[in-house]
Amino acid sequence: MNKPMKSPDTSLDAVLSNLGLTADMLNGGTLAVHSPVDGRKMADLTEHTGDDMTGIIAASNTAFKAWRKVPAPQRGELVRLLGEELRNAKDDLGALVSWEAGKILSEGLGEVQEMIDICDFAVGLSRQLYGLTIASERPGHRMMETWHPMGPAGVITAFNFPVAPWAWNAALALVCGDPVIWKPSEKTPLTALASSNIFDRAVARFGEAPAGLLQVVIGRADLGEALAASPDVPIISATGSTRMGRAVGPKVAERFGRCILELGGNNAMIVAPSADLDMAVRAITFSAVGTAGQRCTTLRRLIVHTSIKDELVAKLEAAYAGLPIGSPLDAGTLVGPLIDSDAGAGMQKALDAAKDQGGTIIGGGAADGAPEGGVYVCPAIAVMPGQTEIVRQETFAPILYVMGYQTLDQAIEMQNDVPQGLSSCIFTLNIREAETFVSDVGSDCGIANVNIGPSGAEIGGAFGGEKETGGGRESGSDAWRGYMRRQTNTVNYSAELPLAQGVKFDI
Ligand code: UN1
Repeated sequence: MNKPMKSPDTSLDAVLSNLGLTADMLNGGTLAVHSPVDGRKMADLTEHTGDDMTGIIAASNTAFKAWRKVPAPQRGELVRLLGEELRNAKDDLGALVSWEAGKILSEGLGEVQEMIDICDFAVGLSRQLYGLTIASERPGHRMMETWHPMGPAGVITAFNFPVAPWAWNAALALVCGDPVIWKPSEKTPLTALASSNIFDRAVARFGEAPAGLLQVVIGRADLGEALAASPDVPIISATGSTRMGRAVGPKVAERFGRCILELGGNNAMIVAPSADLDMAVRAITFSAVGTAGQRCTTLRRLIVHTSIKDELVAKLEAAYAGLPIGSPLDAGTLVGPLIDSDAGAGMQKALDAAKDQGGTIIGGGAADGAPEGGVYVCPAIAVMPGQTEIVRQETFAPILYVMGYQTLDQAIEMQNDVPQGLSSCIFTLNIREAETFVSDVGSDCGIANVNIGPSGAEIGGAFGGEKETGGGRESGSDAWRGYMRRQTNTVNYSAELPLAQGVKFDI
């Protein structure tokens, strides 16, 4: 008989200790880390300084010189072991994500699953870093493309997905031969330190990995800026706000470094008259209020055909009324806290602006009965007269703006008429509408879905978006190319020296 599964201990002390985060590591420093769940202080971490960055970057380059010589499938073996260690630590790391970022346990575990998935993907990839062979115009010549490791990758991550985007970058960078320097958000450094411990367990089993393959830097924005400015960090992959991207992007461009930017989103769903409304309501609710509206892929704009707008809003109002809001670690909770009081103030400011701009607000405000010390809000729906100024901004909170449309062309125009371009979707059972939406004249976003919401992407596809979202692509498909340098090789195996384009230059 199977023994009944014991549910894991999700208390903070238990998960910190299981993840190897000792009192020594957590105390005595200047960076206070508070939990959004109940405001408790979890740590005072020692911070790195700008001066430390020189040594850290140098150590990464030393690691690079050794790691690039290890055959890619062997580099894949380290990532396979990382995937195994993540599987072993999934319950603890998932719970720590909940404690530190405030997302519900199921989503915390989902985030760790995303890390495991990208490790599996990268292991396969380690034997598939393919280049092309190309027909040469010259006799006795062969052309090919080869892909080579680039050097250290600086990875800057945000609080809302504190660990998965690191894994998307690290798993690919490592199989591609690049060491990683990770600057996590100062709001979520504990999950980064825990992930680094998990990585160390994989390294210990792997054996001969160079020191400094992964270094985590704890501190504030100046550390990220030092990475961005250093010519010795050829790749910078940064996830966060458009404001952060505007600070990092130009610094990297100035030194001709390579940037992978995943910035703000203002994601929309078009709901057409033929849509399966019950399915749409479930998709809308998950993507608008999941992670308390703090995913870069969160649904923020609902563009609904006017013939079904009132009916859909009524259904959503009913769904929202029953949402369990509370501690993300309690079974049954669907909406956890916002990250901090600034986020709460930002939400209120946006709702006030929406009202001033002619919106009718349903919901919003502080949630009753939620734990003390956290910022728990009721998700809000704002029925707007049109796509006003506030709707065109990304507010990192559970606010869903609803607008009507008459024709699909008009809906697509509205969907595209915002500065951001991450994710988008349409609910329709009409194949012409669905195909138009994903065609050249449809959504201008990096992600465009049919009959599913804009959030919760799988790792197999390339992840990222256009316009102010920054244009970078991470995770699946051929995103690995962002972590390698491409070399074009022409090999002459003849005894002649013909020049391309028929040029004659006889001496
Ligand atoms: C983010 O919010 O920065 O598609 C990443 C999703 C997740 C990743 C979100 N797989 O919602």
